[in-house]
Amino acid sequence: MPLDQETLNQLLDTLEKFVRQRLRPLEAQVGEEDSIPDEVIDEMKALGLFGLTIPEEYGGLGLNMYEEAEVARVFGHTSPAFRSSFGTNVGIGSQSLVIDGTDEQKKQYLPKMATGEIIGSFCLTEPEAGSDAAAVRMTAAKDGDDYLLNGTKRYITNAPKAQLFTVFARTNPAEKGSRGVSAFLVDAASDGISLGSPYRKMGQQGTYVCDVIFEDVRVNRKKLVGGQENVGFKTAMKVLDKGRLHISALSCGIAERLIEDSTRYATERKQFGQPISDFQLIQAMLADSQAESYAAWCMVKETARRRDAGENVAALAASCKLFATEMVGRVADRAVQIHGGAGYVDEYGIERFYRDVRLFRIYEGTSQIQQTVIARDLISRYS
Ligand code: COS
Repeated sequence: MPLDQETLNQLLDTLEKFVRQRLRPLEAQVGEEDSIPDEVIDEMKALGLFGLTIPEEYGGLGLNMYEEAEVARVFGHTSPAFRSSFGTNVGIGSQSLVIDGTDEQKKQYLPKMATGEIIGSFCLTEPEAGSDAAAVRMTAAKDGDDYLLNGTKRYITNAPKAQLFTVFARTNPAEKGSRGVSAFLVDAASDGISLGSPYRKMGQQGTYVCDVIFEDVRVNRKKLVGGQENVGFKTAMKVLDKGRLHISALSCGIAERLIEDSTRYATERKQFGQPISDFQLIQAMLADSQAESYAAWCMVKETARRRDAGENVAALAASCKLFATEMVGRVADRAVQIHGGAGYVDEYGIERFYRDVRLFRIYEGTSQIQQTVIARDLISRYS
């Protein structure tokens, strides 16, 4: 059931205030310390953020895609690290279960994910399976009522904090492509799991990414998502369609923040005896950013509504991700340019956003993968 407009507005209002008053003052600290204070995480749990998209019957808020996009946009108004702390529970860490899990699996995990007691993480990428996600090499060999998982997962967001991994592994070694892959729910404390050191990253300080190594990890067949073998790749793709829309909405929020900061700065900063906002070359940069950001947000809202109406939006979600993440890259670049030297040094936090947004064109499918998805859709329709 979608929220009525008034309830949605109240929720967005509360979150906007939380972002503005509580999170924004912490941005520089989180960037420097590479960590979000525990009490802030607790406040986010109390606000229900970890359960935004988990159905109400399992203790979440049960937001639909349109509502989720609105919330993601609001969280774009601050450093993306804050959103990432609950982002996997809202997106890739919970949605395999929500979309394709059995009732028993949902009952076991979703209520604790909704409160943030369990952090979920999505283990798809491998050293040899990045954009080519169907090339998963990790094996899940049957052993009585169990499977034994062996392999390495790479660049796994929130893995150092996770209690539950959704792991994609090959159950049919004879099948090299997408059809031999299955999804498993794996307790992070299982014997045989070890974590690599957290990666040092270009941006997004306060978020954690590491490798996860599985050595003879025993998983009962009841932990096979949906109880079905060899359909895990499709589960992953459905999860990513949704995740791509979420990242697009987040990109729109960050663009809005950067446009606001750049406009304020341009009206305050004086050169040649006048505010630089009087100069048409500065105005052009602001106007281009605003027009592109608005276009991206219109795309996201439209696609989210169509997904909520039951349409297959895979190619539309790819269009949103391609456009919105490239857009926020351009907006961040112009924000640095408008701020000049003050944008390049860390005084205004602009360089931090510039580094942070670079990830959006890469994870949950690179821009080139989005182009591939869009072009394949066109070719399948018109050939
Ligand atoms: N929803 C449901 N099913 C989907 C789907 C979607 N969005 N996309 C593909 N499928 C299905 C296909 O219909 C096909 O089914 P059949 O086997 O029944 O024909 C199957 O999945 C395989 O699809 P396809 O042949 O298109 O797979 P490819 O190996 O060619 O790869 C791409 C598809 C490149 C699009 C995929 O590998 C991809 O998205 N890569 C990027 C991965 C990524 O985003 N990684 C980020 C890491 S997670 S942060």
